[in-house]
Amino acid sequence: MQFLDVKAAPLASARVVILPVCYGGTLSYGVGAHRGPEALLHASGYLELFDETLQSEPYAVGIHTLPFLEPDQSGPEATLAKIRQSVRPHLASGAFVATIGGEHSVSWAPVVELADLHGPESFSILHLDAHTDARDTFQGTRWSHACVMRRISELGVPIVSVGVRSFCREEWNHLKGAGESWSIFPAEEIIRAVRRGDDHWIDPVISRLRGTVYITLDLDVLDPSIMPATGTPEPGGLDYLMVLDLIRRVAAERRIIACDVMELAPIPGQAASDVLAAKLLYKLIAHAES
Ligand SMILES: [Mn+2]
Repeated sequence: MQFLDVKAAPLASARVVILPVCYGGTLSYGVGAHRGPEALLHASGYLELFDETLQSEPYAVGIHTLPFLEPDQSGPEATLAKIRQSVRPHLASGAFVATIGGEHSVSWAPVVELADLHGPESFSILHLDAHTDARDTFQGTRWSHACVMRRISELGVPIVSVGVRSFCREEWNHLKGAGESWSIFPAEEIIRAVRRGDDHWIDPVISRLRGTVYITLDLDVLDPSIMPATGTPEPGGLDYLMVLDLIRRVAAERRIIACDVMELAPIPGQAASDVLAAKLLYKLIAHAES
């Protein structure tokens, strides 16, 4: 399977490399994130190739979809090692790598590779998520989806979390003292700002980001009314245009080097979430590469 219904670019000449990771091993509540990549790729076949706001065909930069990466049965650490090995050469060659999941713990692999390549303080993470994923351990493992941003933060990469609306006390206490290394922009503040016509909510988000940015998009940042197909839905989420506005501004004012779209847990017979996930990935690629 591949992203979009178009002739795929050969790997050697592709600007964009998509890695689908069929992994849902540590998920606590929702099931089915391992089927997310297949659903996203399938839905992408129905997208228009033309982008009316950019007035271009963004796929023309050259998009290559790698084969599905299956988890290593011996556990999360072996699976993450396998993903690192898979993304390393493409990140090293400067391709825009988009990893699709799968559960959020997968994000650690491309980020640690970028940190090795360029240095952890050379870029920021823009983290869109209902949750902070800042637990030290969860259900006996440090490699749970609920710990992924804590692990990334330990690499020394600064994090800017947007759309958050659910914490445990451990996360709250940890983040209170994080300062500049981990900024939080709660969903409620963003939504109230947009409702009163204040479109300056993006300014402080941008100002916290370094010149180079990795975007990790947990689809549960979106409101469950438009994105029910996630493992851990939370009420009070962002809408499509809020996320799109943010992506556009970041692409215009920073350099986006890679991204991921995580936590699609498809609901059989309900295509809207899959299409939304595919469309957001196409918009991310389009704006990052425009
Ligand atoms: Mn989440």
